[in-house]
Amino acid sequence: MLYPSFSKSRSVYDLSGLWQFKLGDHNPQEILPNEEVMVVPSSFNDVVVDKDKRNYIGDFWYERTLEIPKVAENEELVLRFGSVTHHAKVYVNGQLLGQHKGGFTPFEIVVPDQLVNESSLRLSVCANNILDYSTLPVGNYSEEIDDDGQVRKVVKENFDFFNYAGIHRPVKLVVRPKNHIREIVITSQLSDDLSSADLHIAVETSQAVDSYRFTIMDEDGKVLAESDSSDIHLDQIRLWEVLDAYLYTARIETYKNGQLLDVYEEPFGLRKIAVQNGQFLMNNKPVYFKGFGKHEDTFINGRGLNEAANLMDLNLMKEMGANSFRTSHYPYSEEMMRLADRMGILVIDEIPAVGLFQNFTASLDLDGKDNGTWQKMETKEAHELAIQELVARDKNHPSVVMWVVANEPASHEQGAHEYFEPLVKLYKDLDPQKRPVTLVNILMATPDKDLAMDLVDVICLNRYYGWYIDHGDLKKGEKGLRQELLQWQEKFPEKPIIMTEYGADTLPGLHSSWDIPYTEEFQSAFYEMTHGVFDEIPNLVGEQVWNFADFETNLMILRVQGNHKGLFSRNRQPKQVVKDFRKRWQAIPNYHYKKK
Ligand code: GCB
Repeated sequence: MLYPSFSKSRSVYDLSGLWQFKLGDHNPQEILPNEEVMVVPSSFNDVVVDKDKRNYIGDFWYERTLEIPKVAENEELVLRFGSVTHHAKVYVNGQLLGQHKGGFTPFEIVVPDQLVNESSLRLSVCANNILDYSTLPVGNYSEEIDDDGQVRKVVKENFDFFNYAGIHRPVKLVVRPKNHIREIVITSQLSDDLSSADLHIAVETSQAVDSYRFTIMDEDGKVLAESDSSDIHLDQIRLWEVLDAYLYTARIETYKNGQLLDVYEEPFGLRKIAVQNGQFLMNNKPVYFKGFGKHEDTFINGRGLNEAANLMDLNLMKEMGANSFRTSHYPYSEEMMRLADRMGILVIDEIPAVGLFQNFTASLDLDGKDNGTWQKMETKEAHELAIQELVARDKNHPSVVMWVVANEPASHEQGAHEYFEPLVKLYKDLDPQKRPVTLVNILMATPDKDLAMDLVDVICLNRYYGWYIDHGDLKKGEKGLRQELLQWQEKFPEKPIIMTEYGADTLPGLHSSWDIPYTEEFQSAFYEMTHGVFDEIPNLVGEQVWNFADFETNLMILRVQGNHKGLFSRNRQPKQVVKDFRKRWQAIPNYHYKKK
């Protein structure tokens, strides 16, 4: 799906700001009362202040009226949502125009011509934050009867982050030609010496066109090539490299009867990815991933788009020598993906496939028994949709170097292989760049028990030796970690390994002479131990700390106002260990760290 950029043929209006708001039922035929307002984009939860409202589960409504801009006869008016979490129904003047399942991907709705002729529109959105065994993420849904006899809907998260909800990303009003460019897929074949590229730009239009015009520009806007053909050769190219991004722009014009119909500009980068011999190659060089699992999570905004926080996070990462992050545990905003493209940050791109683990809250019993997960989950349809929508949205981003099929599913339980095989294949079939696919493996699914890692290209592991296993005992933790990494390496010698999570909750300002868990000293000792082991394992080609910053979670005995495994506090102040990381990561080159 195209990002809502404007051009000569397209106007884009931003509908951010205050909307009317209501938790609970509403009849969209009627005007939503003026009693409460909400900011779009944001999560409603931390803005409403009232405790019951913060935890509200069910339908909730947003409404605003808008003047309709000029729309010519050959144009259409489109409502374009960056994301509504987790489900949305969109009404205009009380009429249901469309709906969307899934809280982290964009969707658009064309406003019918007869409504466009009205002078103003009343736009209502019914959002819903229920999660159950058929949704991604997976939630435990139940209904309870309150003392006053009212049914109360409850979702217990099957995952470790707060179930923020709302219109999380921008809403735009787009005026575009009826005969418009619907899709652009840019693929490139680089020469062996990586000095030139053969581009192919596939364009899908909503109606037939006579011809196309393709223009390729460099970063200064200089025209490098112009052509009527979708196959274009570029000489003396500049590659998109880790932390040294270079973005070209493809301008696509469509014509009918000699008249310009639509114009759209898509940025793209030129780089080559391959996985071979236990290495992750970028432009034929082995990469070492240094970085984080993150969350979209900030004070007040919750999971709502916060572009200043995004930029600060990536600046902090770069300053430490980090070069990558994973969009744990859902697709991040399109704005973040564009920023990563711009800054040369590698992104491991994840769908909201988290919580695919029956009895997750009891999962701290680490024996890895079969809980019957794959008989109970009803997520297949949502899973396919999430993959389709993510690839459709992110396929052209040079920053995206790998897809994640799921985070910590019960891949050691019977049925996991059968469940994931078609989903991995779906990614491969859909992705025009054929990027590697991974599954982020949970600690019970050790090499002797796991049933799914043979399906994927890269072994991504979340491991907590010294924290959830052998808590506080770093000597034992070290032994266990080393042994397991060697087992993975031996089982899949051709597959690179990336540690996608490792970390220890730490309260800044808490100290101890004895490296006691939760202190800053323990956090430093924990990372020193793990890094020592990582450096011994040739196939381990990346380390992504859990987590970049502390973040909000649901209520659990193990959580003290959220998860504190961040290297930064929730308000982005560094913990002591950041200094150690800066030293380590600034010394580790982006390429050729592991000599084999
Ligand atoms: C994990 C999960 C992540 C949690 C983390 C933790 O394995 O993938 O969502 O937040 O552990 O801190 O327990």
